[in-house]
Amino acid sequence: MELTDGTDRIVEPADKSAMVLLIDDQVMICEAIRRALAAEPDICLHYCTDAGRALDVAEELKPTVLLQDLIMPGIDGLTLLPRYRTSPVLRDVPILVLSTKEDPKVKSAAFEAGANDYLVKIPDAIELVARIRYHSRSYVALQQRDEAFRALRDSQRQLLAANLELERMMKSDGLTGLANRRHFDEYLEIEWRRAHRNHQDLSLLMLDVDFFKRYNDRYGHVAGDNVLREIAKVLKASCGRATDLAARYGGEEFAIVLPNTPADGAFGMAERVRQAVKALAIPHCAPQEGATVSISLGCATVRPTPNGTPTALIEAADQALYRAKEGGRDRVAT
Ligand code: GH3
Ligand code: MG
Ligand code: MG
Ligand code: MG
Repeated sequence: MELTDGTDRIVEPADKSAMVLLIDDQVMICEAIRRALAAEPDICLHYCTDAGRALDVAEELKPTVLLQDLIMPGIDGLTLLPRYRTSPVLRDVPILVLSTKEDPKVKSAAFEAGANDYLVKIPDAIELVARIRYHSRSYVALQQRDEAFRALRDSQRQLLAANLELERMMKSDGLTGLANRRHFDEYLEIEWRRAHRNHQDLSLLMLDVDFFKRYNDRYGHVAGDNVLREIAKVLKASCGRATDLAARYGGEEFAIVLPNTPADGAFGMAERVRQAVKALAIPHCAPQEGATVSISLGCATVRPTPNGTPTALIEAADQALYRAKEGGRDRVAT
C-alpha cells in the first residue's frame, strides 16, 4: 500500500493481526514507537506525521487500532477525534490517544471527543503492546460479529423473498398468471363463509371459450394458448374490486368470484366481460369462417345458509353456463 508523501513509512507487510496507524507530527516519536513495536510479530505499524491527511490515510489503511497525538500543528487532536467517527470505515475503530499531557481534564476531554484509551507518551513498551493487542482483538471480534449478523440478515431476507415467490407460484396459474384452481377453491370457501357470517350475496361467474377445440385444430395450440392469455387479461382488468378474484378453473374454463355482489350486478359484469372478449376481435373459423373468438358465461348468486355449500354455487353457475351454450353460445345465462 502506498501512503507515503515522504513522511509516511510502510514498516511491515500488511498481513499481521494488529494493524496500527500512528498519527503524530514528530518523526522522532514515531520512530520511537516503531522501535517499541518492532519486535512484536503480530503488530504492524504505519505512521503519518501530517495530521491534515490523517482521515484519508486511515480510511485507506483501515487500521484495527489508531494511535493519536493531541498537539499537532494545523489541527488539534480533540477536533480530529470526532471526525473519525463520521467515517463509515472508521466509526468503530479503537482510538488510543498518546499525549504528553497528564492533566485529567485533558484526558476526560479526549474520552468525550471519542477516544477509547489514553496513554502518556512515551509509554512503556510492554504496556503499549498490551493495550494495542487488547483493543485490536476487541475490534476484530466486533467486526466479525457484525459481519456474521449481516450475513444472517441477508440470508433471512433471501429466505423471505423465496417464500413469498413460492407462495405466489403455489397460488397462480402458470399459463395465464391468474389464480389457479387450488387458490380458487380456497378463496371461494373463505368468501362463502364470510358471506354467511355477514348475510351478504356471493356471486360466481363460470365461463368457457366457444368452439375452442376447433380453434386449436385450425390455428395450433400455441395460438390457442395466446388466446387464453388474452382472455385472462380481460378477466383481470374486469375485476373492479380488490375482493373480486379471476381464476383459471381448468383447460379453457375460467371463473370469477364476486363477493358481496347481488345477481343483477353479477349479470352486468358477465355481460361486460363477454363484450370485452368479443372486442378483442380474434379471428376464428367457428361457428363459421370469419367469426371471432367468443365466450359463454353462467352466473349464479347465493345468500349462504347453514346447509348450503360452495360446491352448490359452482354447480349452479356451471348449469347456467350449460344453458348459455345450449342457447347458442356467446351469451350470458343465469
Ligand atoms: P364449446 O363451445 O362447447 O365449449 O366447444 P369447445 O371446443 O370449446 O369445447 P371442448 O370442451 O370440447 O374443448 C375444449 C378444448 O379446449 C379442448 C382443448 O383443445 C382446448 N384446451 C383446453 N385447455 C387448453 C390449453 O391450456 N391450451 C390450449 N391451447 N387449448 C386448451
Ligand atoms: Mg504532537
Ligand atoms: Mg370446456
Ligand atoms: Mg369451450
